Amino acid sequence: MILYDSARAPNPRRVRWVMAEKNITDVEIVETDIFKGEHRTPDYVRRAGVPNVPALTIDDDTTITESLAICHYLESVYPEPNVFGRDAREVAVIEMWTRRAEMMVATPLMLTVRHSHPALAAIETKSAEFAAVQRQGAERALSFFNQRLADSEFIAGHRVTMADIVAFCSLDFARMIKFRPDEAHTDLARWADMMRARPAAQAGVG
Ligand SMILES: N[C@@H](CCC(=O)N[C@@H](CS)C(=O)NCC(=O)O)C(=O)O
Repeated sequence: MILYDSARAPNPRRVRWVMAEKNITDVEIVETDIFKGEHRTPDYVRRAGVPNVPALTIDDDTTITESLAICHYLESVYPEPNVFGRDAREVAVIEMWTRRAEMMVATPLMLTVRHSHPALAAIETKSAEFAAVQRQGAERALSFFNQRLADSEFIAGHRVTMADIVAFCSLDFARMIKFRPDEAHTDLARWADMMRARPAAQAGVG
């Protein structure tokens, strides 16, 4: 298998994180520098179908994009440790929280960074007004997640799941613009410290 990765980007990091949690080592990593437009070359777009990373080419030469689809594929091949759920209830609860993490936290935070950080001018036509609206949405969502984490060790329950990985990778990415969650969100901070301390947090970083 080949993973088309990009070291500083948050969506490929989800895949590297899942690979690390599962101790998957048989994937060749091809660094694809999105700041140099390497994801827009005709060869890359022909292979991936879209000018995005991550992309995973598997042994029959199928290429999968969408970080969650890639992680799901990896879970099917390497079921443990499980991050998508083991029974009907878990699968549904984890999917619910993963979708909330994606739509309420990851998307607005990624858009805030894209529309704020000077380096992202290479891939985004920036709007400060749009960034401000996205940032407000992310802050509201983080308050909601802080409440959730007051009652739950991890976002979807008692162990790390895809929901935590999606939320944390975007929160950590937003450090690029010095975004810090509200200091009053102590349960969110406890959870973020726990995520940062996991060995998988280091996968392909630095
Ligand atoms: N929904 C996709 C999003 C992929 C995506 O937007 N990747 C970013 C990097 S995090 C990218 O390739 N950006 C390049 C660009 O916007 O030109 C996923 O989850 O994989």
